[in-house]
Formats: sequence, structure tokens, C-alpha cells
Amino acid sequence: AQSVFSSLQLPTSGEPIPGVYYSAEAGWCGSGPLQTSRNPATGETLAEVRTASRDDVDKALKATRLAYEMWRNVAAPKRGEVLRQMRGALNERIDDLGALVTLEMGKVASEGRGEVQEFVDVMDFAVGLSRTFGGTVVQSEREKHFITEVANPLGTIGIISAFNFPTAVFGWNFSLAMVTGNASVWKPAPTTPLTAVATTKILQSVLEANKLPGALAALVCGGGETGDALVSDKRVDLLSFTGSEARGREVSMKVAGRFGQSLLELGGNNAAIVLPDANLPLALQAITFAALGTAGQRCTSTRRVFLQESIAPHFISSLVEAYKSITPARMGDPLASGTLVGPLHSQDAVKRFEDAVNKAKEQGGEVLIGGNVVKMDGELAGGNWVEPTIVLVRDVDKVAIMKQETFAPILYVSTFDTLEEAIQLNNAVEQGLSTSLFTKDLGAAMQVIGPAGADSGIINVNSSTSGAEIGARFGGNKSTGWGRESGGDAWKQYVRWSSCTLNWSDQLGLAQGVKFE
Ligand code: UN1
Repeated sequence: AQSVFSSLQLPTSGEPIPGVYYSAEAGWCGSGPLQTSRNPATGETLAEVRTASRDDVDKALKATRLAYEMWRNVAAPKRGEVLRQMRGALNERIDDLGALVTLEMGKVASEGRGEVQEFVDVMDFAVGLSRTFGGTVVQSEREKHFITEVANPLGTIGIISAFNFPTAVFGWNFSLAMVTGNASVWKPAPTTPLTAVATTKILQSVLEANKLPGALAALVCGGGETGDALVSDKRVDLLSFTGSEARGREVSMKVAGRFGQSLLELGGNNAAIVLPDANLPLALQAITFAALGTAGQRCTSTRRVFLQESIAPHFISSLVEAYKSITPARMGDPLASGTLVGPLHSQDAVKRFEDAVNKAKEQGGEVLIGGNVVKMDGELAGGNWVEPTIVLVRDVDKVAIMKQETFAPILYVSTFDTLEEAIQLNNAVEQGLSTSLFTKDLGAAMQVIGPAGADSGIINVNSSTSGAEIGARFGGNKSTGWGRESGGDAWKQYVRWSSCTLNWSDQLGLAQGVKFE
């Protein structure tokens, strides 16, 4: 931890680390209560962080407004150049920042590094956008009239991110906000402030080198109160929120109440459907990765598996064998090479895991493997460890817990007869984030991605529910929140649109043939 800290310029004195930044003059500060960052694998305290008070948030919002008023006039390709430098600075630190993600969040090393790679990738995407984004030219029905849609920056983008992706999801939002000419203010999860401080230091070094205001990438560490200060404030033009459905509902109503815009990325309860003609070893590997990656704490983790009856007995025993080969042998220190499953993020998560397993049993689910909290040896004894768990569900109507998202490695397995039935099962939850289908049948694939198919924002055929690339829009439907982030045309949410008609004739032409003379 010490070497990662010093190479990322995090103080190692033991003093609380300031978790607020909005200008070079104010420097790193914070006058709110302390927050503790812990290593989920060991339980040890990594550092304490000084959070933002209401007054700090107010100052940050004043500074972001000024930063925006300057930045919006910078030509977009010039903004892209700054992002290109940020991309380079992040890429240089990819191993250290990835290791910090592992230390603080608990995901295994390749996923910690992969998360920073995701940030680097979306920066690349934004650099490209800097020369191309914009509206269309529309054909006018009037002579010598020119109609175009103009995209201007919105203002201040508030970004509230979750613990499970402590840097990448901020990166999706920040990159698009910056390239389209906005300033942003970030409130990270209360349990991952160090990753946020380290990320912000990297971005600030580039802003400083370019003599740009620090408030283009303001940071206000804190808990629910700090988040609420952003949610309720009219000066935050777009609020991008990643987190639970319960909190997301409150956030969206509060933001709508002040006619602000919100972008929500909430729960997922993702299913994998396996048809008999599928490449079964591939399906097995994809499902195992998506259920156990990040210890089941991705929004995109596979939580439900639907097997066609004819292959179910064999597939279930292969799945149990696959779990046996991974745990306990490949569960442990998330920084060690070869580890595939790390700890849960917090003690609360362990509690929620236990509750869900108990409910599943009460409701008639049959635990095929796992189901228990684990006491590890040595250094790992203080960590948040649970057994990866498979629950066989014979009657989906009885096991109600299966319809809820539990952020833990619990996989519910059930069967179906026809593809229509499988689609119905997939859609029978509130959330609509990601679905996988395993088949070689083109017709089945088209059915699942078509109008009567899966209602998820992400559909993958012969690939896992998690692990999306940044190029396509990311997000879900229904209670997942409808918002879209990262690739595709997600950038359109970070701008205000003006439809502009320019008349270059000497006459007033009225649309729809209306006469006023
Ligand atoms: C999340 O869990 O909030 O597709 C984001 C994935 C990652 C992003 C997940 N690229 O699993």
C-alpha cells in the first residue's frame, strides 16, 4: 500500500487526507467529518479522508460555474487535446491506480487495472468526439432557410459514483462532460475516497500544466449529505447518479422537482439464457466470469441463469464443478496473481449476502454450493469473505428474493421449456440492464434482440452479461434508470440543444404555408 500511495502522491503521514479540491488557490482542503477508507480483504484502515462541508460544496459549485464559463468558449478540438493529455497521464499510472482500486474496492488485480483501462478507453473515445460531435442540418421547407441543431455545453455536471467502479464510471461521465464543454463536480462513494483523490490528482496535474482551472474537475468527498447538497442544488445542471434503486428514485424525484436533468444507472438483475445448441463450455466460462467477477458486485453481474430443461442437469453439475475449481483455490488476496475471487466490499455487504441466502432457503431455494460466510487465515482474517453460492430454484414464483438485486456472488439457477418462456423470465424483474443468450441459432438471437425480446439495455449473444466495451451506449431500462453513459451518442445528454433556423432571404417565410400580410 505504501508504494502505491507514494507513487500516486497520496500522503502517507497518517494524517487525514484532504478530500476536496476545486482550485489551485484553495488547494486540497475539506472541513467536513472524517471518512475511513478500509481494505476489504483485510479490514485494515488505509487512510482517513477529510470530507466536504456544505460550505465546501458551495465554494466548489461557485468555482465550477466560473470554470465552465471559461471552458465553454474553448474550441472542442482544443478541449480534446487536454483530454488526450489526461488520457496519457492516466495510462502512465494504470498499474498503480489499478492497484489502488484493488486495495480500496477489493476487486482482483486484473479487474482493478481493467477499470483504469476503461477510463483510458473512454478518454480516447472523447478525444475522437472532440472533432466530430454536433447536431444535424435539417432540410427546410422554406427557400433560403437553413435549419441546424446546435449542441452547447450545459454547465455543471454533478457525478455521484458507486463503490463498485470507483474510477471508471466517473471517467465515462467526466470525459463526455469535459469534451462537450462542461465543468464537473464528483462525489465518490463514501468507502472509496482514496481512488477519487488519486484520480483527481492525476487530472489536476494536466489542468495545471495547461493553466486551466481546477474546478473543471472538482472533487467533494462525502456521504449522503454531500450527495444531497449536489442533488438539491439548481447550479447542478445534470446529475449523473450510479447506485441503488431506492436512492436513485429519491435522486431523480428531487432533481426533477427543480427541473434539473438526471442520468441514472441503478440496479441490474441480469440473466443468462442457455439454449441446447449453445457452445456449452463457452457458456459455462462466460456465466462463471459474470457471476464471480468483482465477487458479484458489478451492476452487470449475472444473477439468474435460465437453462433449457434438456441440458439443465448436465450444465448444473458442470457449473458446480467450475465453482469448486475456483473456490477456495482461487479465492483470496485480490492483489495476488491467479486470484479470481476477492472479498465483498463491506461488512454490510456480507450481512446482505447472509440475509439473501437465508431468504432463498426459506422460500424454497436449494443451495447447491456455498452459502456461508468465510473466516480466512492470517492477514485476510479481518476481511469480508463469503462463499460463492449457487441456488437451484424449482419454482421462480416462490423464491421472491431472486427478483431483487443482491450485490454478492449468489447465482440463482432455474429451467425453462421454450425460448418465449425464457424471455418472459428474463423480463419478469423490475430491472432491465443486461441479458446474455447462448445459442448458435440466428433466429433465436434475433428474437431475443427484437421487439418481443429481452427488455434490457444490453444484450449479448454468446458473451457474458458483464464486461461491456466503452464504444456502445451503456445503461438499462425500467428501474435501472433509462440513462445512457460512455459510448454511442450518450454525449447528447451533456449538452443543451437549440434548434436554429437561419433565414438568409429578404422575406419572412412562414412555415406550414401560414400567411400574415
Ligand atoms: C457497473 O457495474 O456499474 O460492463 C459498471 C461492465 C463494466 C462496467 C460495469 N464495463 O461490467
